[in-house]
Amino acid sequence: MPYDILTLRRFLLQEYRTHGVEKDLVFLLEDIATACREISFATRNGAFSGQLGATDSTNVQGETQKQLDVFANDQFISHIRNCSRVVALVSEELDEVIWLKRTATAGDYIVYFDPLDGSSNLDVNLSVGSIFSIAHLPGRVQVGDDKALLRAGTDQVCAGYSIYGPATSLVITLGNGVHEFANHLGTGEFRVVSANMHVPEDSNEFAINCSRYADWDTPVRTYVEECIAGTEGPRGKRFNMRWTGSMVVDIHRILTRGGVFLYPDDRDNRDKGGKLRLMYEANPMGFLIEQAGGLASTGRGRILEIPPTSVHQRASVILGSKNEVERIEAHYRDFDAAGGIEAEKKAAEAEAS
Ligand code: AHM
Ligand code: MG
Repeated sequence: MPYDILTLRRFLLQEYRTHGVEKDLVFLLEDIATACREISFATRNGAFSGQLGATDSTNVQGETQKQLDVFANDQFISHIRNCSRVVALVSEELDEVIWLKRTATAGDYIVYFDPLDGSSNLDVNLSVGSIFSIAHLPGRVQVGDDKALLRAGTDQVCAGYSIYGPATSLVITLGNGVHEFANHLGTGEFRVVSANMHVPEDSNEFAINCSRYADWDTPVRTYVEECIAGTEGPRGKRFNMRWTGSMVVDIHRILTRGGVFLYPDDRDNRDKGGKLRLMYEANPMGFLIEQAGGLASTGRGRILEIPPTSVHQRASVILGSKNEVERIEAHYRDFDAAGGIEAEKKAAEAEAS
């Protein structure tokens, strides 16, 4: 029986004392943790409460909403609005931004969240999660001016996710490392189980939806082909592949034992800018991965430095072990130096004629 129990509350108070984390941010994180506990309970009881299955509505992404997507979104909003310094909320499930205050002041919090990521996994009883990101409003702005919410990933003051798996965990960064808190059944407390998580620099595990192979750009194909060539290929070792369909789960695995996660833009999704959303998927996960010693790239640059142009915009996402991400970036550089997509198109046209 361990005697040293570090609860989320005690951890946050330590952060307040040692790193000057604001008290309101401590309260806000406790409210988010409560929302996550509610969502965890609801996902476990979905079959009994009649909450499994779809609604007849679609979200801004054009995806059918599950009942639990809607429930999770409501939980985030109800709990977060307890914090009087939160000025605005951006949710994957809502077309419009929710402005909570009458006057928007510098230093107010903006919270971006995906209330239930990977929700297509719910009906088959696979793990899902919630993702969130918090930034400061930089100055006094007019309430309703959504442009003021377009903060780059480098402006995040906190990011995290909750994973609803065999155990429910909360993983957060406040810019001083990444820490995992497991939810203790009985007391309901979140307690530290992994302090200062670290993504190993090297790995032999990759995560990508291989059914999109035909749409990938050459750099991604080259990387995956090198991996699956095994001991006979240029990497000289066997690789393992994992893809859960829940970004939270794939990123949690990478934070735990390393690896690389790819959802790049490709021929099929390029018009939309990729698949995953910048403000509440790519940025928070990028912040966490960087804080744990990994890299977060689009293939051509740092995710956290993407200048946002819309609250629901998408991004190309490559996250994980440093040496693997750098290798993929090198493939992109070689590809671009040879003329990139345009050069490939021309070569294909010339061959066909
Ligand atoms: P969601 O936010 O609508 O749940 O979509 C995001 C999910 C990620 O969790 C996951 O990595 C990806 O979409 C799965 O995509 P695919 O269906 O192409 O495998
Ligand atoms: Mg989602």
